[in-house]
Amino acid sequence: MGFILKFLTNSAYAFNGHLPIQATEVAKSWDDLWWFLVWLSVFFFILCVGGMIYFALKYKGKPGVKPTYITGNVPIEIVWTAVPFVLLMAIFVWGWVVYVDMTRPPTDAYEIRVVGKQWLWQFQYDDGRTTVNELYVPVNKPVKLTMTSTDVLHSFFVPNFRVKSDVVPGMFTNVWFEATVPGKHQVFCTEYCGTSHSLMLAKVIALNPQDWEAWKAGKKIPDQPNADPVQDQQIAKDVKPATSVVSTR
Ligand SMILES: [Cu+2]
Repeated sequence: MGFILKFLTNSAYAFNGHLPIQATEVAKSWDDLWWFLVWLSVFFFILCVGGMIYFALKYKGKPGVKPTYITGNVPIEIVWTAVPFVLLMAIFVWGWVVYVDMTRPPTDAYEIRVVGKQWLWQFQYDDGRTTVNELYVPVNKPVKLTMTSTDVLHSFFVPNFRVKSDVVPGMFTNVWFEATVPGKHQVFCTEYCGTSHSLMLAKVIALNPQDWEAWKAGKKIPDQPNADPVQDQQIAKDVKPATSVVSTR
């Protein structure tokens, strides 16, 4: 029951339009595909369930009436095979195009190295600088993250960018994005990694060209606003910082 309630609340939340903001082009592409799938499902749900209820009432048993026995209908069978086939292929191709776009970084992308560890994110830049739990990037420039872990599996997820990748010890994985909205964007670890997994949070701080140059030069930059205040309030409500963190290692 709790699960159903939570599902309904979350659905209402999504239908209200309170999805995380779209802070990359790929976020827009994913959302278009997602809404297409939602409305396609709603359409077929109404068609199937509505049809079922209509025919159940129309042809319900009546005393003395014997229904005709239907043996088959070739045109109908062709239609209900061809229509789902075309729709599924369209969804596959659409998903494939967006996926390729999301996974192939442009060759001129600015590379930043990411190390995930229990329970923080460390970012290493081309000039040797390192930051913890704050990833500084320029807006409107492609950025490629080359990521690894020093202990267990983690996963790097930026909802506003709609990009996510596992971060795995002993190998390198990549995500790339081009932030279009300046400000702070929430990062989550989305692979359960021990006691403080839920507190393994970071921010992507997308800077306009002027602030980016200043930051690169080691100058102080103005504090950046949260790019998605609604999401931020939600996180503040959901994530209760632990009073003491017990290490499992
Ligand atoms: Cu983690």
